[in-house]
Amino acid sequence: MRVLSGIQPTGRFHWGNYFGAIKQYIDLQDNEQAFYFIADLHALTTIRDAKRLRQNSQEAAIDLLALGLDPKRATLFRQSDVPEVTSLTWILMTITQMSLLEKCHAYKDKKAKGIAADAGLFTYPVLMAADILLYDSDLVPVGQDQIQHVEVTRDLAQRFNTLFGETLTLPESRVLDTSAKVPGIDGEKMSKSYKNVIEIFETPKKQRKKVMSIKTDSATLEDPKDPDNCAVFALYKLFADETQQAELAKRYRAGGMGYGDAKQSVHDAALEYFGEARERREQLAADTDTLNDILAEGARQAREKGKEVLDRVQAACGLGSTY
Ligand code: AQP
Repeated sequence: MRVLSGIQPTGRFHWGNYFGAIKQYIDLQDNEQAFYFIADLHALTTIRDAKRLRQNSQEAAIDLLALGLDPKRATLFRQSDVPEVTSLTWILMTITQMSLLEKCHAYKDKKAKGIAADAGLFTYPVLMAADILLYDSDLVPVGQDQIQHVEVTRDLAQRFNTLFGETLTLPESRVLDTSAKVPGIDGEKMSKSYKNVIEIFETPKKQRKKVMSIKTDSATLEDPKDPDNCAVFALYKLFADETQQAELAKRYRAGGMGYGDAKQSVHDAALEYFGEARERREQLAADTDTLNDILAEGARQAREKGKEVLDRVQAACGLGSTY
């Protein structure tokens, strides 16, 4: 079985990225083959600054390794190091109906907010389909917001197979019920573009400030509180074991505990949870040669597989002359 997922280097990773996606990457890296990539081609739809994009991609790779991705067990690569993916994107584009893309939320959301969409954003799900299909991926660990794009991938693979014969592998998405949609400090989905994120490697001081600003209802200190309708508790659950969760839930329901206390518990739990990763990150950041070697080897492995699948696709639809 092959697991594959990608993550955009559009900024530093946040708790939503970690619990929705990165934690799954690490849990699944012992599978037969796990491919994870830094989605720099996708990020190009929002970052138009060469230095920043390159720097972000490097930081993203360091973060993933610090969080536990092991290059001996998983293949880590930069999306743009496998140019085969853009060839497959074009081939898929020729069988993609506009109406399919018009329904996709990444485009719809931006359009609704009045943000001018370019062709890159509009066709983003086709590049994502190529990302997945190029490696015969079976399983795609993602957060809830990406389920739709994996469905589009299945649709396109099916359409290609119907038109040209069985060629592409249909993937399944893998979403964790417990962290499919991690809330941000305003209670909405934690998302870079909503500016409501808590970054994994934020300084403790900044992290505390953000945690303390998480939106809560106006219950007073004495009032009993509802843990199941509270972003603070939802975040605490991500870091705590069941006993700790039950204890805090009891204090919520009993009253006499202010939200400030609960927020402090989230802050402390997060610092402890990511403590080792913070230390590893410092070491990794100081050794860029090793990082470059890891990414070069990852690209080599990914290209080998990608080329094999692209050859198969081209043969199926009549491109190239050597088949
Ligand atoms: N709040 C979230 N809860 C659960 N999973 C999440 N993911 C993102 N936010 C949450 C998952 O993280 C992976 C990487 O996603 P991405 O590279 O597409 O990053 P993103 O979705 O662009 O992250 P943002 O912060 O939401 O960025 P913008 O605002 O630019 O869209 C994916 O698997 C995603 O599901």
